[in-house]
Amino acid sequence: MTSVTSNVAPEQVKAFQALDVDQQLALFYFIYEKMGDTVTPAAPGASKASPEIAEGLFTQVKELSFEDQLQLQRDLITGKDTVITREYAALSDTTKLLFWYLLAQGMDSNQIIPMPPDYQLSGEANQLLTQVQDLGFEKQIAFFRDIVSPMGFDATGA
Ligand code: 45D
Repeated sequence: MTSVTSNVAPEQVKAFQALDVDQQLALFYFIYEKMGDTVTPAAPGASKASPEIAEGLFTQVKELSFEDQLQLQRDLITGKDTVITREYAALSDTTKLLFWYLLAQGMDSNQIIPMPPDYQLSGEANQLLTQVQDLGFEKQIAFFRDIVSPMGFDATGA
């Protein structure tokens, strides 16, 4: 799926992508935690997501070992070519968001490798966390779409 950047928060998107892979994962999880109940899959617009497709991919990931789950999430960010990263790349942006949301929930229910309890964000990542929180809901969603859209391996070369 070709990704089109929204240009709503280009500085934040660039700053996010400049972080190392683990910091991106950690920051993404902290953002999810701070959003709390403001996001629910029943939100208006959820019709644009394909819940069965997101859940199907999530189920594949859930069945991996914790170690492989972490590797898969790193591979999504670095764009490594694997079966799952190809499947991911073929999803719509909204379905990609839903998939990440399921992963984050899976972390909370111990189906997905949890954050190490003592994990620290870098100063840069912390700053970005504050900026993203200050964006407000609509812009945050645009930011997330821009983050998750280019992840995975797009076999069409886009
Ligand atoms: O050991 O329109 C480290 C929908 C280090 C509905 C690690 C929506 C080492 C339709 C890497 C830290 C709900 C889809 C370990 C809209 C180490 C709709 C592990 C909105 C273990 C708008 C780190 C959806 C890990 C939204 C595993 C807004 C980190 C969804 C994993 C937002 C981090 C989803 C994960 C968000 C983060 C998901 C999985 C913010 C996920 C974040």
